[in-house]
Amino acid sequence: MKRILLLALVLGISPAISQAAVLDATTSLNLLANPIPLAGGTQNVTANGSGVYDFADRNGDGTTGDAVAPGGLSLGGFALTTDDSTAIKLSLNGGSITGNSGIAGISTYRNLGGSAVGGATGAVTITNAGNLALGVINTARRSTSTSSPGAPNTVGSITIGEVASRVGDVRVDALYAANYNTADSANGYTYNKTSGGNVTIYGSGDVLVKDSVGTYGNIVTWSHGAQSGLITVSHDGGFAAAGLLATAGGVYGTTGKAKGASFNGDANLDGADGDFYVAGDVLFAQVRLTYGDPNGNITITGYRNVTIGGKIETYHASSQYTDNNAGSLIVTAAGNIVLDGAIDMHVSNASAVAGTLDLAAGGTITLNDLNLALLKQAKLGAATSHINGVLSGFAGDNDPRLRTYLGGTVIYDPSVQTDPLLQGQSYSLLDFGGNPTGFLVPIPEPATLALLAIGGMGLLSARRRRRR
Ligand SMILES: [Ca+2]
Ligand SMILES: [Ca+2]
Repeated sequence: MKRILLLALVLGISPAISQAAVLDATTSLNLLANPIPLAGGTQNVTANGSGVYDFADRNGDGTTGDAVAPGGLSLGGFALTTDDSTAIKLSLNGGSITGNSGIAGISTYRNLGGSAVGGATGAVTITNAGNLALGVINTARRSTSTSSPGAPNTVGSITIGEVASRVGDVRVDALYAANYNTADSANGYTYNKTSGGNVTIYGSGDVLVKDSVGTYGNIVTWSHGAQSGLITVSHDGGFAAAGLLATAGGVYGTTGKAKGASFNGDANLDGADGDFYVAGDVLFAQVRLTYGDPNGNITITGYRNVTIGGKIETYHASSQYTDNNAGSLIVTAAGNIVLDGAIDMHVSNASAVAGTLDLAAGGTITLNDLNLALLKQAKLGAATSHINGVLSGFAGDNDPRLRTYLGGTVIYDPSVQTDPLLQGQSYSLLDFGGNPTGFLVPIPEPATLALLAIGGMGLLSARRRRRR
């Protein structure tokens, strides 16, 4: 029996999924005033007075308990769409929702072209649901207009689960709640003032932004016209994605800021169960040279190991106001932290505050390049930290911008440094309390390592000889 179940799992056959209601449609289904037709045509789900397709109230009359057996929905290759700013709200009576990878399974996306008239996109909300295994969820809005659009012009948010009713495991190809416009290039210029939508996930298992064959996808909430959307992920398990793209703009008459993000992998407070892995970039900068509010922070907590493979940007390019602060990256990990790309948290206004790299690891911290001129402070909270790349801007003993845990050691590689201060010298570092208990030291040179190894072997064989 166990073997049969294992075989079923290996083959990707899930008994639970096969029981979900099946969408009975031949094309993508525009939900504007239409019911969701289920297989057989006799169990259509009609939106209730609040616009929710409630699988416990399929006729939408406000009384729950209608017979849709069971809850949940299998989309297959079909898509649920609206394109006039109508929201899509699914309440799945505890069932799972599945759909093919490679398509926008749920979409309120609108391409408004060059029209200066406003146009919002609808939100997507999935509640009372089990697991999600879907293609793309897309609420983005695209416009080539450089005029300030009339209201409403908002981008719908994506909400999956609630604090009081979490979904199970989440696997989606990608999540797009962006405002795309002609200012998509970093220093383009536009009067388009639309902000990105928020992405919010409350789950009880893994949150994996990747398709069914394992290719990672992005979460995109950027807006180069105004503010990016806030990303909030709270669950118990691992998180993985290709990148987190949430840059912001801001033009005359509006304020741009990157709202930041919050990731919590231990929502049930019983300890970290999974790793946090972003293969590519984490972009939360305010890229405009004009107006802006302070950027938000990125907080990552409740995971075992935290790895970010690409660059990290939280800088603030606007010099207009003294509070045009950059965002900080705050990470606590039970295991190791690895940040493998360049880190830029600078500010353009001399009185604004640059971002802090605030890391705390039970294991080790490993960075690639670290330029102290591009941040307020790098707090490397581990017994041992490694800077494998170039350390720039280091001012010598007790540079207030490079800190360690009490008595911590930061190891750098002299062979890749151009700074004459970093050709093998050791320095004292301040700890988080401001006392000089930490150390910056070079990696032992290969010759020294070899000598140590030979010495070690000598000791070992001496010991062995003694035992005999
Ligand atoms: Ca009913
Ligand atoms: Ca947990």
